[in-house]
Amino acid sequence: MKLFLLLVVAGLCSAQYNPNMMDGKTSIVHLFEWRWADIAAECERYLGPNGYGGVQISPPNENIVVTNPNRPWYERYQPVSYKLCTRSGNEQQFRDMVTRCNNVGVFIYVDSVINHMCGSSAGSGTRSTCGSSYSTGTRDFPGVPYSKLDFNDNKCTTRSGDIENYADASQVRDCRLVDLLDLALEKDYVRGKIADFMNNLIGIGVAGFRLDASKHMWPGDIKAILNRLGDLNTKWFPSGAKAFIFQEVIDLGGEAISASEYFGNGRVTEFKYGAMLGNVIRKWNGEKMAYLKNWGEGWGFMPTDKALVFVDNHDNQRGHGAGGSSILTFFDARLYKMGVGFMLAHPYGFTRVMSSYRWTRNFVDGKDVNDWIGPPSNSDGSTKAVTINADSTCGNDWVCEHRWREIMNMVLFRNAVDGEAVANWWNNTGNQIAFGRGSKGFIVFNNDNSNMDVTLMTGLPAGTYCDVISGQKEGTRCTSKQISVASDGSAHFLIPTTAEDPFLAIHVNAKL
Ligand code: ZXY
Ligand code: CA
Repeated sequence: MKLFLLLVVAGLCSAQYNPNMMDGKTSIVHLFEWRWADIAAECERYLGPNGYGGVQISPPNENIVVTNPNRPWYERYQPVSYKLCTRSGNEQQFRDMVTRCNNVGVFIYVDSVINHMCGSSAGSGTRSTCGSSYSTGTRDFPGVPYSKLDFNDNKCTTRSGDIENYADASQVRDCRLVDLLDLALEKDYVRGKIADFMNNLIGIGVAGFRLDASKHMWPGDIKAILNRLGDLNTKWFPSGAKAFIFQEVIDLGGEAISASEYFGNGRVTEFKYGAMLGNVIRKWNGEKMAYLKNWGEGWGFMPTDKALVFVDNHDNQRGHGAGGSSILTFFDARLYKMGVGFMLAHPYGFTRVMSSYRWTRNFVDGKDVNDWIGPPSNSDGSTKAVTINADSTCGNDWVCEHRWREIMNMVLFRNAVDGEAVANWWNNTGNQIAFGRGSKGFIVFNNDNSNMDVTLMTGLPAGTYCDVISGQKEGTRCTSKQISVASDGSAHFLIPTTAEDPFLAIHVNAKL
């Protein structure tokens, strides 16, 4: 019995909900499609100094080169081998990035595509990012190597071999996701190859993994792979530390598979979060900000300690995927900043900030026919560098939302109020809300079509604070608005409905 209990406890402990970040850091940023050299520089010059705890990177292993359409972003979700060789860079550049980011306290979380290899219609050849060959007809991937025996062709029972019905959990796990060759994850050999890949990354110094398409893998197969992972590199992490795990499970309800099946392995993406927050901030479906009072589990979300949350991701920012048109993105910058501001102010979940590249949308019958467009690239297909302008914005069509003042300052707000509960909640009957985090920070939103002119209890110590949305504290002054908190903790807030950013935030690290 004792041994049994020990095994159960050890089994639970192997789930890794903790991102292993430096003390006081609370958020990661997804630098979607960035080159390793640019990420290394960004860690040193920006992310470390500005409170970001980590980076989710695009898949680092070799993928098929898709030419029709021309080099779409999703080609990176079609692996050919586990060699660290993609449009983002080679192995040496990868190692350099991990080392340099770790050395400034910004950790790397790897997007891991382990459910499948490339699509069965890819044919055969060496048109891959490192020249490894593949033959989809014979299911040969000599760069790993995988062969026919390593795929689920025999286990899948649908006529097409593809997932045909999301109401059938077995086919969602054992058939091909849109033609992608589905790995037999119950096989010891396949588990071993995937664990070798992940352990190689752990050895290099990464801090965790995003498990792509987790809905399409049996939770027990994921667990078996995780059980083979070694401890994190002790050059940067405490001895015995385990990789942070967050599983991509798109669960908006209504399918056979639910996010909760994956809690035993680590955190899970909460896709309801961005879909609902988009509705609230857009004021669709009769939603209003006042209803955010019980945001979190009160809205039917998973437990906060299991949730990985985000306003948009690389998939649903393109108008398809979970959430559809309610999802807020950089294209709706004013509303987006409010959404990300709310997310970073609210204690629910572990937060991920999105950082995108720009593309020209072209809506045909409500669908963006340019949703496939890959990263800014040169005529030879190589990804363009992220250049930094004099005003700290990014060039070459990199959007760099994570550098927007409102977003970056709210990452620092979240760090400042870490561990504090929501306090002093206030709302009108519509879209004006305010709340504090203990006595460390306070945020006020006016998403109504009328001016906001209120005196509210902030719970903060008396003094003068810089608004970190319109500006910030620099030395002994505020670059923009300032707020006086009286000795009773109250403060006056004025937010015109026409304000460039109709919200305002103060915290103890922005006090004069
Ligand atoms: N793609 C376009 C064309 C090809 C890529 C598309 O129309 N796909 C059909 C819809 C299925 O969407 C996909 C999902 O996950 C993927 C997909 C994918 C994961 C991959 C690679 C993929 O196509 O190609 O590693 C997916 C799975 C779900 C779900 C919704 C979507 O509820 O369980 C896409 C690509 C989407 O739309 C994509 C790619 C990578 C991701 C992701 C979505 O990490 O979250
Ligand atoms: Ca599968």
